[in-house]
Amino acid sequence: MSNDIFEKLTSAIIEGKDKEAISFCREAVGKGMTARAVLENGLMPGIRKVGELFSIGEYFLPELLISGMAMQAAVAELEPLLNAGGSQFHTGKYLIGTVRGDIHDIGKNIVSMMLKGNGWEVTDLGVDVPPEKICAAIAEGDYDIFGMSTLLTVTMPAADEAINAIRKAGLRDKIKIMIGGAPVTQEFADKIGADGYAKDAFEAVNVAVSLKGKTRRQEERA
Ligand code: B1M
Repeated sequence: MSNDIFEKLTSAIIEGKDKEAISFCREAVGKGMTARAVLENGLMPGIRKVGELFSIGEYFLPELLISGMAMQAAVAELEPLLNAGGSQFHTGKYLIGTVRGDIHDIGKNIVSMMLKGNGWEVTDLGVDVPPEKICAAIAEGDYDIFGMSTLLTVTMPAADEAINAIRKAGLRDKIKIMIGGAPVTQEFADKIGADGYAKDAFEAVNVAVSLKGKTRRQEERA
């Protein structure tokens, strides 16, 4: 039974049918499925398939866009579940954005929702964020962590540039830096000098908490 609804969700995303995606999300949640299960078993396989169809030339930009919109609509439907409970406590302050040159934001937005659901106060710089804007935000705000998202291999160097700009501005010791996004790996994160990497939004929450813990411990030692 649960496989049925997941398959319907996957197809709705592949076909870019936002209303169906929303209604199947409601149905799945109504049947007691968690937002995580709906995301991982219904929505993600759909959007991955869209990426594959685009890669082999069966889908073009319009299909990518329409499926992306159906994915966004479905994620918005899950938002109250993904960020439920966040207002009860304050974990820390998180700055997030997609790197310069990249306009993908669905994954970043899910990470934001999950962080909010776990008590983080999140400031979202949006997409295609230049290093200067990141540095200005870090200098002005009292953030614990800055998280970058990148979905394109060609924009991975922009993450490196952002970290270098943060260093150059003398702000590196002020903040922990995390990175994620489909082409990112732990090796890449280490190479550019990020403090943490997460493969998905659920892991991002755990990594953020562990980095915040380190910040606190360092403060206590100082
Ligand atoms: Co684009 N696109 N796209 N696209 N797109 C990809 C990424 C691609 C892999 C498709 C493909 O070819 N198979 C490919 C990149 C290839 C590469 O670089 N290796 C690609 C391309 C080429 C492009 C364009 C260049 C196409 C063109 O114009 N010819 C163009 C780029 C524009 C630009 O950015 N300058 C483009 C445009 C678009 C749309 C605008 C149409 C749309 C985005 C809509 C939007 O974001 N609002 C779109 C979409 C939808 C996709 C795919 C199909 C889906 C992306 C997505 O939302 N996934 C994608 C194929 C794919 O990813 N398989 C593709 C779902 C999302 C929940 O997953 O973002 O991975 P993801 O996030 C995950 C984790 O990665 C992680 O947690 C999230 C949730 O678990 N995570 C983090 C993400 N950020 C994190 C940050 C963290 C921690 C974890 O810490 C801070």
